[in-house]
Amino acid sequence: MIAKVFSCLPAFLILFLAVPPAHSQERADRDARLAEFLKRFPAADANQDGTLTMDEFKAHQQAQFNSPEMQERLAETLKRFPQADTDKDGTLSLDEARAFQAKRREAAEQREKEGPRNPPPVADVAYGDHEKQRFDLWPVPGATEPTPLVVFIHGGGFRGGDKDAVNSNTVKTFHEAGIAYASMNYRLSDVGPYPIMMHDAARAFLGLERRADEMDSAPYRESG
Ligand SMILES: [Ca+2]
Ligand SMILES: [Ca+2]
Repeated sequence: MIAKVFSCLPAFLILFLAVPPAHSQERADRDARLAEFLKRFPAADANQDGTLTMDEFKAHQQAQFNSPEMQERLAETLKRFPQADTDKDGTLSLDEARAFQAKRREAAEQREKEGPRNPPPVADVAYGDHEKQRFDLWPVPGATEPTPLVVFIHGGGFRGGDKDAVNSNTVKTFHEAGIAYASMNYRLSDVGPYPIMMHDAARAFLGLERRADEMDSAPYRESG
């Protein structure tokens, strides 16, 4: 899972993070990593003395970061993960990209600790023609009476996010309280202007209602 997260960001950032801070006890290890980096990127040794200093390493990172190819890839990353642009200036700085990567790595580690995700028993139900108009549903297992339903509508400033951002423990907690759980996607601002997101939320609720009528077991009812 961590590898999957890393694959979305440029490789040089991964290498950058792999170099530990220069605490004295870690210096030897850091030098070994710099030597390893030098083998892969000999051009980083600006003065060609066969050794890579931290200054050379950082200058190489910055040059890589400024290259048109990298900027293009970062723009792609920004499109997929707009929340990484923390100062909202429309571009990803090196610090923002690194902070975002660290955050995702932490989240991935947390998810790994939590164990496998609880897959939705009712997955990817269409409530419209657009690929984003889909919801997942976790009915209360074994319920014989209609149960309340909570619908998770992900955040992301109408520019990003996904219904997959569901915590298995959250679903479990609601189920223990006898409440069904749903998570929905909706069209974002790259498809059309506000309020299409609100319209989608309303349509998804209607879709969930229809789905409840069709289900033979583990039904639910909507609650305020
Ligand atoms: Ca050098
Ligand atoms: Ca920015």
